[in-house]
Amino acid sequence: MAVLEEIRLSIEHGRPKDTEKLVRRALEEKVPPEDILEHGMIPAMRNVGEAYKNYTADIPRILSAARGMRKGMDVLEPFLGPEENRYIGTVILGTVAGDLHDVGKNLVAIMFRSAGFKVIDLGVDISDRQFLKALKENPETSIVCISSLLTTSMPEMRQIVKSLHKSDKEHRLKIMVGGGSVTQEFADEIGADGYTENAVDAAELAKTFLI
Ligand code: B12
Repeated sequence: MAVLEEIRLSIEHGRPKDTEKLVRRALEEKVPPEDILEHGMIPAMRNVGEAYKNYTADIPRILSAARGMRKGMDVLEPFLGPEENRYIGTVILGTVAGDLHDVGKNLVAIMFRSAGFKVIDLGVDISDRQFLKALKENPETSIVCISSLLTTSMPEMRQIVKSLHKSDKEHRLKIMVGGGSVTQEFADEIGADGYTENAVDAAELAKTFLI
């Protein structure tokens, strides 16, 4: 459908005002809201994410695509079904205590949202207690994502994973770690369920945890 293609291109090319208008037009043309999301908006973010992974898109391009996504969602949201049917899963995300880097974490949030997850972003400088509190408040959460850019904050990441394991008696939760200071070896050592080098792969891996 032409309008869905136009929506996709407006997001990929970072034209949020056009995205907003086009989503309104699609709704007027009676395109089902779920189709607008699934066949217009999500493929755009997937393409931009792939381009970032292949080094053909940079961070500003991802951020402008995300702005388009947000503008489109603002229009679309009231037309989508009840919130609980809208997401494929819930993710809690944060940067570890002592660490204020958030660019990578924010990209992870964008890619997870684009993949259909509800993302509860706790922000930066988050301790194990704060992760546990968020989990208690959002018991439907299936994945916790922890980001760290500083080698000095890695003991904190280990502590958070330990505390999450301790609280997750039924082994329901998946824990993913990442960020510049993290390696696959470290992730294995601290008992995380998943590690990826970039945000696109993170969202892909997370989807496999839901099956
Ligand atoms: C920007 C930046 C800053 C900014 C942060 C701004 C912000 N809002 O984030 C500012 C200036 C504030 C800053 C401060 C500091 N920084 Co700094 N910073 C950087 C820099 C240049 C870029 C980081 C970045 O944004 N990368 C881009 C993003 C997209 O990449 P990313 O975070 O790795 O995320 C990707 C993946 O890792 C992955 N990912 C990220 N999180 C997660 C989570 C999960 C679960 C998964 C699966 C994947 C995943 O997906 C992302 C996208 O693909 C790096 C150098 C570098 N080249 O990395 C230094 C760097 C990280 N900083 C460093 C340091 C030392 C500091 C300071 C201590 C400096 C100082 N002496 O004050 C302070 C620390 C402040 C603090 N307490 O946190 C060091 C860390 C060294 C180390 N190994 O410990 C680095 C590596 C620079 C260096 N070479 O020395 N910094």
